[in-house]
Amino acid sequence: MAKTALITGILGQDGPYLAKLLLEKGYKVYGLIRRYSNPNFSNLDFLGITKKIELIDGDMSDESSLLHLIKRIMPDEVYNLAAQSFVGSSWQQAKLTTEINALGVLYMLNAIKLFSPTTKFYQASTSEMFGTSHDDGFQDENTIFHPRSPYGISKVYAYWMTVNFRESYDIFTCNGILFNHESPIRGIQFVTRKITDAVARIKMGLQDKLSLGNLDAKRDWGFAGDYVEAMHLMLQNEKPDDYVIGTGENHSVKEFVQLSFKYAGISDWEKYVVIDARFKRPAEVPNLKARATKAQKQLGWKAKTSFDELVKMMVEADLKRYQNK
Ligand code: NAP
Ligand code: G4F
Repeated sequence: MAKTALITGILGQDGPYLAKLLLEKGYKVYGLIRRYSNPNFSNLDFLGITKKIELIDGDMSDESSLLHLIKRIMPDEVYNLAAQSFVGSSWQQAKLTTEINALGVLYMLNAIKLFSPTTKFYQASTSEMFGTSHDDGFQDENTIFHPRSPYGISKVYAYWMTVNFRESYDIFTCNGILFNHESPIRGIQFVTRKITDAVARIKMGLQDKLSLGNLDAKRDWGFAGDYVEAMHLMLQNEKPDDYVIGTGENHSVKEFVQLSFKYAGISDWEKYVVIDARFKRPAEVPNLKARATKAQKQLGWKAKTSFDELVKMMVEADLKRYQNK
């Protein structure tokens, strides 16, 4: 019998990469989508898997939809990737962010407890939970949380609820504390894709300025395709646990900009970049860098794609999109 997996957030960035990996491993994959008049399947299309996923209607903020679907499909594994995942919007939409990212996880865990307690559960936790906290410049599983946004706070709630269902009810639940990961199908609002898309448009003569906020923020950026492998490995492990996933290297937004222009063959990047206070945040997370040694030792996971390879991949994909248009 093929294993079954439910992926929430199937239309986002990570959902399609994870679905592709699971399909290659022979899984039957269900994808949760919320109702839209015009759903956007472009990320699934990009990976050529749209027709291979069984899509199910539901919403993380609607408990009854989750109860019904878990009761009906009783999947072997649930990967909870759905979220209001844009940090910048979470100050304006704090309640919505909390309902989806925090309460939604409680609803899903309750549904598993009631109707399918052998289902293994993966929670998309995040390095944003660390905020300004670090140990010698790194963050790992022992670093205390100091979230700096309503998004980070909602994810801390979800993290502890995931731990609590493991400790209280013996359900196989794991937190993957993932550092920033990007790809050619990254949402356009996130800084990396905003940069590579703008650079491609500038190269094609379609745009002449790139407006950004804080160029000094540093992130540990990896490739989403590598990170979904860690999600799967966590649920195949003998015991459930929580893992930090990242490359161990960080770079500033400015470095990302410089390299993107370089890969597009534009030398004078400063001519195009303007600082716009609208893109600065009420409270910034200045510096994230993972110490992912636990994942390396216990899961055998390590990031494969370098920072340079990631930037090049994203710039080339955006240039190709505009050239094809
Ligand atoms: P993403 O591209 O923003 O995708 C999130 C998905 O969640 C979207 O498909 C969205 O659906 C769906 N969603 C939002 N609200 C929903 C609701 N109420 N009910 C059902 N689905 C809903 O995010 P991502 O980059 O793939 O990240 C996946 C997960 O990992 C998120 O939980 C994120 O917070 C977390 N994470 C991401 C990173 C990263 O660097 N990418 C790092 C750490 C953790 P629509 O398409 O309908 O909008
Ligand atoms: O790309 P970002 O919006 O990602 P952020 O805030 O780090 O969050 C992402 O990674 C988290 C994991 O650490 C995830 F949990 C979360 O869901 C999301 O995927 O911003 C990165 C940095 C920030 O410091 C921001 O202030 O870039 C800075 N930045 C500078 N100018 C900008 C801009 N960010 C955006 N989005 N747009 C700008 O113009």
